[in-house]
Amino acid sequence: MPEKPRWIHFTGIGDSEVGYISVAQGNTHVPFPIERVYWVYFTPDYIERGNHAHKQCKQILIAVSGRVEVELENALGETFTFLLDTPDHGVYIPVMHWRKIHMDQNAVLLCLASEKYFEEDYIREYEVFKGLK
Ligand code: T46
Repeated sequence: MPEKPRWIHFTGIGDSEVGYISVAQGNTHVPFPIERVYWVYFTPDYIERGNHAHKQCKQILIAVSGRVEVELENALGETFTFLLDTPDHGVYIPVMHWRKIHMDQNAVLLCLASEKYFEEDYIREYEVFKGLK
C-alpha cells in the first residue's frame, strides 16, 4: 500500500498576547531530512499550479499566510484534499502523488522538500503517471 498523505501539526510556541513561533526540524517535526526550502506566492486565483508527481521527493506544504487547496491522487487512484489555512498545520506528501494546487492571490505557500531540485524527478504528464501504477 502506498504511504498516505497526512496532516502534520506544528506546535505554536507562545500565546495570543505575544504571537507564536512554529518550528520544522528535519527528522524531528518532519519525517525526512530537509534538503531544500522554497516558497510560492503572488499566484493569481485562477491559476492551477502543480500538475505533476515526484518519483523521489517528499514534501511538506504549509500555507504560512492565506489559503491554499491541495488535491492529491496516488497511483491507485485514491484522492485526498487538504485545505491549508493556518500556519500551524502542513500536509505531508509522500512520493508518487499527483498534485493540483489552488492558491489565494495573497497566500504564501512554504514547501519543505527531502531532495534538491532535480527536474528528472518530476512526472509532468498525467497519462505517464497513470501508466506507472
Ligand atoms: C511542488 C509544488 C508545491 C526551480 O528551478 N527550483 C525549484 O526548487 C523549484 C521548486 C522550481 N524551479 C523552477 C522549475 C520551473 O521552471 O521553477 C519553475 C516553476 O516550477 P513548477 O512549475 O514546478 O512550479 P509549481 O508551483 O507547479 O510546483 C512547485 C514545485 O516545483 C513542486 O515540487 O510540489 O510547487
